[in-house]
Amino acid sequence: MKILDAKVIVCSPGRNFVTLKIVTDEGMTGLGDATLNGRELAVASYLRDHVVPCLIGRDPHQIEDIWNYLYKGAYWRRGPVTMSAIAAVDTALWDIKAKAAGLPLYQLLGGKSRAGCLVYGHANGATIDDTIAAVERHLEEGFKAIRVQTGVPGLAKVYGVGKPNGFYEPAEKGLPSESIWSTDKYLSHVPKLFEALRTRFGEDLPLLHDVHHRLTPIEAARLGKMLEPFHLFWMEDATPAENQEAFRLIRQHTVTPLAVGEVFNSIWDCKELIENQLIDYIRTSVTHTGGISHLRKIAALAELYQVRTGSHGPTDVSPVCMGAALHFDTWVPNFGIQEYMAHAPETDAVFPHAYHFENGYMTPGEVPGHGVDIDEELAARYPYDPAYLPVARLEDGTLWNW
Ligand code: CS2
Ligand code: MG
Repeated sequence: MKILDAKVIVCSPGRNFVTLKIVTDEGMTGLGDATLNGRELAVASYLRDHVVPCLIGRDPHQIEDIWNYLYKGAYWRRGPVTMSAIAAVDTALWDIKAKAAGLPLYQLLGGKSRAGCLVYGHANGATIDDTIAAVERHLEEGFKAIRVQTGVPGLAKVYGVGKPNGFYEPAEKGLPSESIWSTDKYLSHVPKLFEALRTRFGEDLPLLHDVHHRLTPIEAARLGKMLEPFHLFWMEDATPAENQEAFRLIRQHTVTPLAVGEVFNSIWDCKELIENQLIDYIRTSVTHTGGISHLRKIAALAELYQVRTGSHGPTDVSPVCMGAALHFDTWVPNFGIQEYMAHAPETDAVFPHAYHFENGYMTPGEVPGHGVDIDEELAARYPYDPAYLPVARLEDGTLWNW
């Protein structure tokens, strides 16, 4: 088999997505996701201008060799743009290999390790009462684990909190908006939320929380300690993770489990945190971390230290990533949990898929490949529509971490 062509499809059915479609001389095709929220066109160009020409004529079965050709051969290694582009190629090649074998992708990775993958949904509300109501709705929908974010009195907008009763979408149309952040206001409010949640829902419901890189190490340690009585499933991205020593400090003060890694793009970003046992869950995703081939190396390293996976699964990775992630999750021995923010109906229509949510768990489906397709005609009706993540500032105007 040979690669005949590879197309980069940029579309915006509800939000922007970058998809790579590899076409072979035997008519078999494979899809990969290369969506990098707010920087989509950089990856589209990287693929179209620099990667696609190198793929033509290659044997799509040589996934490992093509991966290394793109990683080592470029000289410029790592980084979100490069690794999302490589991820799209890798995912599309695994899709082709599995289709050629006539098997669902998880079978090629080593087969099923579990009947279904535990996922967590996002419950949020402007007030604690609204947030409790959002958790109730998630429980009615069948979720067995829930991430909870709430509005903070005195702050107009808070990360993770959407429109009333709503769906939270991080990117907004047009240039980046700005919102004001106050760590003091946040830190005095969040423990009240979790206290109310435990009072209302009891001790058994797995609850997660995303701090979205807002705290300093000592503030993160304090939050972890304050939340201990409510035993979270995890506290995510407590500090910006460039300074990995920060996690040692946080760890010394709290037994709240720590999750990190949605902005990581290689095993090198994860290595120290895993080897020093400074985290409990690694959140790297198929799309932003070099695809299935690289993600499984990260998972294998993590397994040695009892660190489990908890892949990033926001609306800004496409259903192609979600499908591939669920095959990975079905196989990976040290699976922890998978994030699941359901996509908009327009997105689901453009990307028909075999994966399925039921009673708190997801399954990838049994069709050969990763089970996600693209309706190119429908996709063409949704051209790229610039949208960006917001920017955060402190009350005095200082630019802060988003
Ligand atoms: C997030 C995302 O899902 C998460 O945990 O932190 O919503 C994140 O903000 C976006 O994926 C950024 O593109
Ligand atoms: Mg997050």
